[in-house]
Amino acid sequence: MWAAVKARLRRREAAKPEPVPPSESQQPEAPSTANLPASVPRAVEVRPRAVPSTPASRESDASLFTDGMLGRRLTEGTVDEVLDDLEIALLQSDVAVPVIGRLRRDLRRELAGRKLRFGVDAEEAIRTSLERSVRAILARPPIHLAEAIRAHASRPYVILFVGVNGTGKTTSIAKLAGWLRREGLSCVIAAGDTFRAGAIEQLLVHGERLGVRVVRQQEGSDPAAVAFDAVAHAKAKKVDVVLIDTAGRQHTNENLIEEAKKIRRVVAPALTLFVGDALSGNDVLEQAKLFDTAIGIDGLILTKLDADVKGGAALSATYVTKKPILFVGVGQGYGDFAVFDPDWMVHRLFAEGTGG
Ligand SMILES: Nc1nc2c(ncn2[C@@H]2O[C@H](COP(=O)(O)OP(=O)(O)OP(=O)(O)O)[C@@H](O)[C@H]2O)c(=O)[nH]1
Ligand SMILES: [Mg+2]
Repeated sequence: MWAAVKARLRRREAAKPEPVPPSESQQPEAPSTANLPASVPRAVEVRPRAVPSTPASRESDASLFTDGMLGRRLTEGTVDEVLDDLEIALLQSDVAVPVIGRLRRDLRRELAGRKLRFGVDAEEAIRTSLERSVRAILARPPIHLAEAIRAHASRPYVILFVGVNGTGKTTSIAKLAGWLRREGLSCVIAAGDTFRAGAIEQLLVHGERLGVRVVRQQEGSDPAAVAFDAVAHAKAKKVDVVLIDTAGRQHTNENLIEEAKKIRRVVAPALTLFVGDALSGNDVLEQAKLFDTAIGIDGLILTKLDADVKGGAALSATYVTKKPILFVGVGQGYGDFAVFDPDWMVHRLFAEGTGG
């Protein structure tokens, strides 16, 4: 994200027209001192009055980088003009409009009225301010999953996974099963995607590799019944966690949405996680919002961040849904999964010399 913003700032500077020198006719003529009486001091330097602001000179005034700005206070107008320009770079980095609104307010508050001192790089001032603002957005009160599971009143702790097709729900469940084991917690997986051909087999392969039990029924059976079985099994065997896979569904698919609601009614999950694919850009936050409205979500898992050079989707999804990101997927391997760390994300977004 920062790389795009920086490129934009630099392009802005490069495109900035040269300040227009006041034309001869605009220069107030210096009064002639030749005929004045000798008592009047001759050494008085007569400066031309300030040139009225033309569009070109306003443009150069709006530059944060010219020497002319040093030592002067930035006006809200100046900051706004720069922000108008940055908006394009932010939108291209998948930063959603409401997030840009928030960044704008934060930057205006921090930069307007501020004096740029000699040696203080304006680009750095923008970067610092943006970074602070992004960090504040990402630092939503987190859900510490292992702690939440241990603190939960009853066993098992049930987690339902929802999201559109192919975002990485099943892969994330497998990764999370491995993560839970490393945390010393046991789990079973409910093969709740009874809709897509091959979905149950896909989970069985993961289960075998990870040594995790997969509770399943026939293809086409009721996912709520599968979830119910898995919970009953976990209760009987004192398993800590049940992870419920579901079929990928478009939020517009009424039947599948009803199915997810039914799973919720039947097993009352402690946590419903929306799995979003960072590569789908702004779509991910629209999906997250609609799933939240239709089913209710508690948090997010963002996948495919390894392939996402823009980075704004994570920022947008958590800002718009007001739900924390719990985990991120950064590859296809079981180990390519991590607890979401806002500092890590900020570092990625503001990385120099990458798409970040
Ligand atoms: N690069 C990358 N690929 C991922 C990541 N997570 C999942 N994938 C890949 O995305 C593809 C889809 O993953 P699935 O887990 O099957 O997605 P799903 O949401 O269960 O898909 P449906 O069941 O069809 O709705 C697979 O090829 C995964 O390997 C990730 O973090 N990074
Ligand atoms: Mg799946």
